Amino acid sequence: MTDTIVAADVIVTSPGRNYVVLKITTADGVVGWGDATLNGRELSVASYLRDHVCPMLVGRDASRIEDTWQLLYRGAYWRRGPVTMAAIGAVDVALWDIKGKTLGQPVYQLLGGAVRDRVLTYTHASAWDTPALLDAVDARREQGFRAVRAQSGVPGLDTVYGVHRDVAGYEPASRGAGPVEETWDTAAYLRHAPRALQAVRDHVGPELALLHDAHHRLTPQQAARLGKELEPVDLFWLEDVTPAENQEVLRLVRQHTTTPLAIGEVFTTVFDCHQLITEQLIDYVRTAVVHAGGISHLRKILALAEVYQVKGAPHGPSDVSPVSFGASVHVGLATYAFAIQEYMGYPDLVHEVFPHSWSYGDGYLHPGDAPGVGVELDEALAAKYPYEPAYLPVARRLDGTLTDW
Ligand code: EZ4
Ligand code: CO
Repeated sequence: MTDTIVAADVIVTSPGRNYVVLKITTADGVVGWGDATLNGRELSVASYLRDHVCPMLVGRDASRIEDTWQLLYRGAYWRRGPVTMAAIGAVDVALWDIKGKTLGQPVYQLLGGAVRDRVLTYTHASAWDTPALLDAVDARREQGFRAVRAQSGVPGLDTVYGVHRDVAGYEPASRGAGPVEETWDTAAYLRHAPRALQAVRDHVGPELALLHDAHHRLTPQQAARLGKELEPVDLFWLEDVTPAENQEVLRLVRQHTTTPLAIGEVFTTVFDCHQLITEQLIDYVRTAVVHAGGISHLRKILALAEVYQVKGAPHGPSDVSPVSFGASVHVGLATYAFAIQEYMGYPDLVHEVFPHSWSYGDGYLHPGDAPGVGVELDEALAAKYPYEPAYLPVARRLDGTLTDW
């Protein structure tokens, strides 16, 4: 089974937000789609692909997925990093898509078949004050969600990342030149978050899985304290308590709390999380198909995780396109060490631009049985929405120092 790649093209489209799409075409006319979206840095991945990777792909055998991965990873000499790994991830997913279409099988069958009937998912409920947060959680329960990430505002602050005072919905990146600056005060957050989350738990009762994202803002000591204080809330997980470049600090957090920990949406390879996994410093690894080198590399991370009873829980915000979201659901259906998939939903227009076989229902996802990944791009519709500059916000402490957010 060989099929020569005859074209590799990059499409940047912005149906409400920017997505970078890779289209690989074979001599047999099979088209594979990949996602290379890197929020706020989209054009750098588009250039990495267009200027350096696409010319290398033309003439190669599309069936050699692993060899192509090794070529792009080892062949570049320079290692890791989100731009490189998102580009490799896009190629990898597009080649899995082609292989599935060529064999007439959905990708999850090529990964060994389903290990579960459906993939548990969680979504977001965000609101500024606690009564509005309770309403937002209720609205998510009415949509069938069995797991909800709750984020609220902080009294005394004007802004909190991803939580809007009056706008419904969640879109942290803002259009225009340069990032919006927000203000952050960890002390105020630590006073408020346990109360807000306890109010949610009291409101929903014991069964609903509750999650919370601290978004890399805390010191190890603060993280340990928050984890301990949140134990009565019985969180499914507390996410990104510290900036995890320094993996050792999680030991301190672990020593003090049984609150489950999730980390890894910014990690791009197994080398970024092997210590967290092998020392069991986390419970869930959040590496995403798109940012961690595609289906092939995510599966390797999850194979290591399985040995240490750590589970995959891939990042799935609105900035992950429906292409790699679908790929992630295939991995979820076919991978034992997989717990839950984040799903924020997409506006109607995004569903139109990316027709897909994956579906949501009753708190679960399924990748569908279309051959390949099962997500296409409506190129004519996509062309109507050209790239628009957009940036994630940044945050400063009360004294003006830039801080993690
Ligand atoms: O900050 O998608 O768990 N989800 C998150 C997201 C990420 C954005 C970054 O692009 O933390 O809000
Ligand atoms: Co997160």
